Amino acid sequence: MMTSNLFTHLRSGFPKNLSAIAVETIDAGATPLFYSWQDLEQGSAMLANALCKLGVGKGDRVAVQTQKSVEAMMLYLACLRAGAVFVPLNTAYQAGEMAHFISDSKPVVVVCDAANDGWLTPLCTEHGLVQGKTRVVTLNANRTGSLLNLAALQSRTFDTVRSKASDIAAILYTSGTTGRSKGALLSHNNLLSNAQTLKVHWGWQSNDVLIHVLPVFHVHGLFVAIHGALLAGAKMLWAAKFESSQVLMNLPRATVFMGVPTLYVRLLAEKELSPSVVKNMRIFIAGSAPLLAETFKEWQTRTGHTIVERYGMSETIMLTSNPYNGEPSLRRAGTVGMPLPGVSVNVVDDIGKPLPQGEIGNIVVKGPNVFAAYLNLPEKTKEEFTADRYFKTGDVGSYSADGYLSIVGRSKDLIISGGYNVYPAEIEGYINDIVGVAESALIGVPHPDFGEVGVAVVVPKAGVTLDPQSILSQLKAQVANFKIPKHCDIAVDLPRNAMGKVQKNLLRTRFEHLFLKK
Ligand code: MLC
Ligand code: AMP
Repeated sequence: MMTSNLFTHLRSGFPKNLSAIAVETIDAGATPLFYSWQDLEQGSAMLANALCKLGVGKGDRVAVQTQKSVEAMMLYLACLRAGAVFVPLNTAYQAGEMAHFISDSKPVVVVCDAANDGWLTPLCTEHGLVQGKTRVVTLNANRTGSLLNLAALQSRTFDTVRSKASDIAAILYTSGTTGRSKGALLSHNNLLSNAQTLKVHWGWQSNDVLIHVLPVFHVHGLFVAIHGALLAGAKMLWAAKFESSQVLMNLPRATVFMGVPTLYVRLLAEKELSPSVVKNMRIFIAGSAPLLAETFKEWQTRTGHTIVERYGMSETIMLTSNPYNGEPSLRRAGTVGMPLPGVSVNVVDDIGKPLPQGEIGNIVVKGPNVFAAYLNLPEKTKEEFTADRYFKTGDVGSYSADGYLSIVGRSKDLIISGGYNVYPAEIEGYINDIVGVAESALIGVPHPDFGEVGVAVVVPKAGVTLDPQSILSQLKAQVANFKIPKHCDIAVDLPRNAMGKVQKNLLRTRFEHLFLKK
């Protein structure tokens, strides 16, 4: 029987000529680096051998908190090849956040930047671990580190392990209403089926050139972008960080671009953006957060291209997309298109009854791409699925008469800021622990760059005077920088309804113009 190992399938997309360039780095001010397809094949083999030397076996977890680099991508491929479970972690996470991921996922190997080794090693010893087994190794953005030193001594070949479709390939941490991140278990087949569907749906070809500027610790940059290019045998122009000027400089030789809406907003602010810069482009794809209709339209006016907006989640990878084939006019602003082939996306009422087109309800989904469970959380997993195994996305939407899905809100209390998720319950927990704080509420308000940002409303205990700046600095010491509220307001109380529930909608109205031009 054919293996379901995702790497074997991605490998089958590599071109015959393995000496062709697969990845070229495009970082501002740095000499470009070129990686052939053979480099990806051999580098991932050496890293897979190194992981085995470190004691990683099939099904073992490898937690990775490193800066974006081509080697970090090869490490992902190495995990697939070794049958290990890749656990990518945002580089912004701080010690308290990391302690949860480490103690929950129990990795056999933790890969980090040398700059963080000093605090991560004791943290792993404290929270870890697979007794006597967990090893912390380093991989730095400048292609140094103990993992690469070890890999350099290894064979350039590795027999990719055979995997079953249901074997877990990755754990993606994503949060929930409790504020504690939950690890979504994604199988080889979840990832493979979605990658194969998107390859056809978005028309990936071997002569495509993808500009890859997204981080590689979330679904968008890690799976949607990388799998698309590898499966098609298409070249990637690879930037460690998004910078408008670098993207503009490279757009003339690219055909595919993927970004969260903030990236489109920032590119539109560049006067050099014009039809001639994008003349070789085939497709612009946006997602992870709502793309404003005005951004969609301005992009059309400035470039002549119509963005393909799609919708997905960590637990499901991609669910829907606007059409790529056919007239660009079929792509509709303010919608996320139709369900991808093989994926069932329903809008239902609160008791799970499907609603007719035009009515707003909860979005529930089913398909080969949908994860099976959250790590260590059988009860939570059960709650998040309907009796007929549809996953409750927590998004609220409606279908148009001709089948386009629009997302109109979320039943989950979540702020999406520049494509990153911020869970109010988590941040409120930290604020409430600050001396002198009685209670707090974090709300999302519109922001011209990040789409939405957090604003904290904090109520002091009787007789206490709180300093907003001090609250923000105390938070900065504890949580990832993108979660820090962009404004902190000290209030006498929080508005509550008759049931005593905080009326966040009233707070949102109070602050909705804070960052918008009057
Ligand atoms: C950075 N900051 C943010 C932020 N990113 N604040 C809120 N939201 C964000 N997304 C903070 C920084 O810490 C800094 O604060 C200040 O804002 C300005 O930073 P910057 O230099 O302007 O930010 P930059 O480094 O340029 O990053 C912005 C960005 C980045 C948009 C490029 O956020 C990004 O790459 N976003 C993409 C996230 C992504 O890939 N999401 C996909 C999830 S998958 P200070 O105080 O430190 O100066 C998913 C499923 C799906 O959702 O459907 O795809
Ligand atoms: P994450 O948990 O990081 O995977 O974020 C997934 C969430 O991002 C979804 O549940 C949606 O709320 C949101 N999302 C993704 N794509 C879109 C989109 N195109 N429009 C609106 N929201 C989106």
